[in-house]
This record gives sequence, C-alpha cells and structure tokens, in this order.
Amino acid sequence: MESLHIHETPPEGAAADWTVPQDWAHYGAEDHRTWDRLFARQSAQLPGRACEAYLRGLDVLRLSRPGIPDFAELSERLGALTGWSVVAVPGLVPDEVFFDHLANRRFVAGNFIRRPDQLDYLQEPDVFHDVFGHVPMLADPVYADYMQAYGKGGLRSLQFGALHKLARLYWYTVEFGLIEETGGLRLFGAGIVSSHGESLFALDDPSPNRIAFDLLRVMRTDYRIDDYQQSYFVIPSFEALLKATVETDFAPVYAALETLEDLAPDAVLAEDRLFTRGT
Ligand code: HBI
Ligand code: FE
Repeated sequence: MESLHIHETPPEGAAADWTVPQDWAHYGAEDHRTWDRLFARQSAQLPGRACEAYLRGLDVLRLSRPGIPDFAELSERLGALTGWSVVAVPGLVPDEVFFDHLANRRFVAGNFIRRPDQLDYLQEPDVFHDVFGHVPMLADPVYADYMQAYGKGGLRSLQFGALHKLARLYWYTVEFGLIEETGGLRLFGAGIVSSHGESLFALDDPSPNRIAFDLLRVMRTDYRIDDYQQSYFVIPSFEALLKATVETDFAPVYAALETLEDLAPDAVLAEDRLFTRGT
C-alpha cells in the first residue's frame, strides 16, 4: 500500500488530470470477492439507516450485481440520470485536481480495492469507499448539483487560501453527513455508509454530538481522519444543503471565519441546535 502522501506530479501511467484506465480486467477473483463481502455486509445494515436517496441510487445503478463495477457501464447509467461519470484514479489526488473533476461532474474513484486483512479500515479511499459510498448519491439530481457546486466552490476557495475551511464542509456532509427524514435521522455521508462500524455508531451510539447543520459552524469545526466522528451534522434536506452552497457568497464567510476561532470536533456551543448531546 502506498503511503498517504499526495505526489506532486501524476504517477506513472496517469494522465495530466491524474486519471488512469480502470482496466477492469486486472481485478482478480479475490478483489471481486472482497467487493462482494463488503457489499453484502453493508447493504444488509443500511435499510432503515441510509437515506432514501442513497438506497434509490444503489438500486437504480444496479450496484448489487456481483463483483467490482465496471466504471464505463456505471458511467453510462449514471450519466443518463445526472450527467456524472466515474473516472479511475490511483489514490488521493491534489485538491485542485479533485475540485476540477467535481466541477465537471466527474467523480474520481480509486481503481484498487483493499486487501482482505484491511476489511474494516484503510487510509486511502479505495473503489469500495468511492463507488459504494459516494456514487449512489450522485444519482440524486439535487445532490448531483451540490457536488458540482462544491467542486466550483473548491476552486474558488483556493484563491482565498481557505481550502481547509471548505474541506470541513466536504468532510461533515459528503463524507460524514446525516439528514433528517420522517422516520428519523438517516445516513448520507460516504465515509459512514461504507463503514461497517460507523454506520451503526453514527445513529445509535450515545457518545457523539448530533448538531443541526449550519454552514459557518461546520466550517469552523476541525475533524479527525483516523477515528469515528465526535460530532455529526444534520441537514434538513439536500435542497437546503445545495442552497447553502450555491446561494452563499463565500467571500464574507471566509472573512467572518478569520475572526472566529476554530472549534474542536467535540465542541458544543450554546447556540447549537442539538439532536443529541454526546456523552
Ligand atoms: N482525492 N481521490 C481523491 N478522493 C477524495 O475524496 C479526495 C481527494 N483529494 C482531496 C480530497 N478528497 C479532500 O481534501 C477534499 O476535501 C478536497
Ligand atoms: Fe470519500
């Protein structure tokens, strides 16, 4: 496994935009078996936990077919729904490359899968995290718009030197977001839905805070990348999330953030609207 460093130039065999051929034929039987094991385990526990849009995406993209999906086939189905395509990359790509792909409705997905001994945690996003975790949501038109808006915002944030603030928005929504539905809180963050333990912990465990989403609050809040989250943010709808991103002029938001101190992942403020206060 290569370390979690981001190369300055595209690795051997990658294009200038860091994409590589998925080369679906290169996967071995063990790779497909790992996908099937992860898929079976997660899809058994997501009904009643994942949000409606996620479950719909899983269904309409026919991701339950055995084996690692072929990105070309997947992109045809996804493209017809929301104009998004799935392109293969060898691992984490530099932020500005990542944002440019999102801004052009291309989702970058790792072309490798974790080893059987890494079933429960790996550092870099592999094809299971990216395709099982992120792609079903891209079949939802409103979320598809949000992801493109995020990419465009990311490119703009580079001019303000505010990437790390905007990365928190990605972290607390796209990776670890919760949404309020009639049946209760539901998962939509890819990091949660693709995780065996966290897809239970994020909804059931009393220890994390569950706080109503607020753009500035999220962009002030630091996060940890190596453990379950200490706080989850809850959006009322994807329309609200899209609105908060496309209708906001981020210049004053970045200016305001300069005057507000960062918050620890487990912080709770008096003005927070809490669904649950963590233990
Ligand atoms: N690269 N391949 C890949 N996948 C990601 O999710 C990703 C990335 N580079 C940067 C990144 N995510 C985050 O820093 C975003 O917040 C920008
Ligand atoms: Fe991810």
